[in-house]
Amino acid sequence: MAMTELGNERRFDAQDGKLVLAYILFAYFALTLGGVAGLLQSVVRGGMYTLPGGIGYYQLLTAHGVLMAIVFTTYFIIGFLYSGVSHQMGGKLLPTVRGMGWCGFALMTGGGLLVLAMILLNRASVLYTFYAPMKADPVFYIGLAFVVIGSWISGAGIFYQYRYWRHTHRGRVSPLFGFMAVVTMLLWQIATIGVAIEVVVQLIPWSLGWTETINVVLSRTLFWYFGHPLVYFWLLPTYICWYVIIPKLIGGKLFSDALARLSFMLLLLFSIPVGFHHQLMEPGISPLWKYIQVVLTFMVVVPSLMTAFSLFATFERAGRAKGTTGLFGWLKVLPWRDVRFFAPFMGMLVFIPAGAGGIINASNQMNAVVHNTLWVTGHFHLTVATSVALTFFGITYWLLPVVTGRVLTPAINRLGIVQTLLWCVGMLFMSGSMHIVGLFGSPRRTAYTTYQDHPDAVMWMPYHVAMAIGGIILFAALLMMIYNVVALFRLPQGETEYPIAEAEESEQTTPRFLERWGMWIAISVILILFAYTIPIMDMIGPMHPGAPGVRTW
Ligand code: HAS
Repeated sequence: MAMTELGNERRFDAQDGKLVLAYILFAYFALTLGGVAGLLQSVVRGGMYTLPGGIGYYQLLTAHGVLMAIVFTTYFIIGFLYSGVSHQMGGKLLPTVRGMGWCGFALMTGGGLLVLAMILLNRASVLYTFYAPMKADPVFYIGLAFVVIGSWISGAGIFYQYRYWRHTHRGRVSPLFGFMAVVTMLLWQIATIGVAIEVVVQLIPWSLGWTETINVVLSRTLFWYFGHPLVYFWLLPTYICWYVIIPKLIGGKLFSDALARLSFMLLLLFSIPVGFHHQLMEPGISPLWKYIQVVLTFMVVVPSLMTAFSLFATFERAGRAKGTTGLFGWLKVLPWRDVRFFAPFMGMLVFIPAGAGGIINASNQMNAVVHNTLWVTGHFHLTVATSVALTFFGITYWLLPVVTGRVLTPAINRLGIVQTLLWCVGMLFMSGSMHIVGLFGSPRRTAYTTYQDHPDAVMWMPYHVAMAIGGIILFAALLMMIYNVVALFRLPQGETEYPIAEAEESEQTTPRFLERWGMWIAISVILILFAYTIPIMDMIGPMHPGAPGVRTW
């Protein structure tokens, strides 16, 4: 038999384990390099350190953004999804699927290394959004294209396994993890079409000199068509952990399978046709279409509110089942000393102000105050670098033991709790001061300067120092996490359970329409066409002649 049955438990397939490990370890490799760049940036911006000649601030910022926002997240997510799909949909991956997983890994890594080489050679200091008309070396864009193609192949592997499961389990509702993995990769595949068109049709020919100019507003629009769902591509696996894993870890049950699936479908529908909320201050897009996309942005908040509701219900019902009373009695029985719960929980807690910040960003008038200031940097360090990152750390503490056949020790668990707290303290300093100084007008993406001692800029300086202190604390926490990851390979041998929650027994059956993929994809396409067709047609008219490339570094 492919899997060894251990009572209710199943040993993780060794071949699949290698694939999962490859993705997860590469993610932590990127996190380490990205962390070094982050540390240097924060001390430079705080005026505490001057970079040695030959290293540019914007070069570091590009490396930091690409390694953290693209490489760490994407590799971790694919590794995590493959692990759950293997465990939940058949007990092992089909050989074709495993092959696709490896092929995706190889293409992504090859492309990623090309991208990294160009950044290190200072031929692509264009930041992680690679906004035209800044022009990087063609190899940078070609590397990006390989990363996207690789991720498509990895995503297709997940669809393949899901299809196989449905074929062999006719009439059954799919496991929640598998369903959510498919939605996550579907979101990714649809979203990356935008950036693929930007890279292949616009950036590569332009960087090779085949075209002289580039349509800037179109390229940015195609980027944000991808860039916004990208943030939900980070969030959905986080939600998988919150919906599917956390209830099991607290000794409770999933509140509602149907609610969880519906929230994922709403995230798929509403996270794509909303890219203009990143371009609210940009000329060249009609206010009407910005307004329409802002309305859709507020729709995408709804599934997050549904998630918050479901989590509170899960916690409270688990507490009540253990006999707690009172409005907040359930809080006392949560497993505070278990890092697998504690780290994601801190992520949830932080997501409350982080989400509120997002709603501020999305409001047109308030966006005029915060756009391109450090407030936005503060926002995404709470969302992706805390809520998402801490959840990924929490997953690591059980996923690595599951795939390597080991058990977590109290010592590493304790270190994990300290690491989580340290991360939160560092982020409080860094992101807190970014939010405040952003409201005072301090711009994002700027190297150290006092603007010739302008009084406003001088007033920002103490906050920049606080940001640097936060950055140093965060780097210490990052080193601790890397130490913990290495230590997870030295744990004693044993079996760790892959924690998957069951739904409440009283729950109604999950409606079948939630798995009518054709219908959901059609609605998604209609929404995208509605939100983008007219604005894009406007952008490709004669009013947008195009710009030559510039090298600003
Ligand atoms: Fe954002 C910019 C709007 C969510 C990431 N965002 C960014 C950028 C990034 C990013 C990386 O509208 C910068 C991009 C760049 O480089 O320019 N964002 C939103 C909105 C949401 C939102 C409306 N963002 C995220 C998430 C991200 C992320 C998630 C990463 C993972 N964002 C914007 C806008 C901009 C923007 C504008 C452009 C700004 C500009 O001008 O440039 C919403 O989805 C947020 C909804 C979230 C909630 C919170 C629900 C709370 C939950 C936790 C429950 C907790 C429990 C525990 C149960 C409504 C689910 C509690 C327990 C207790 C005991 C209390």
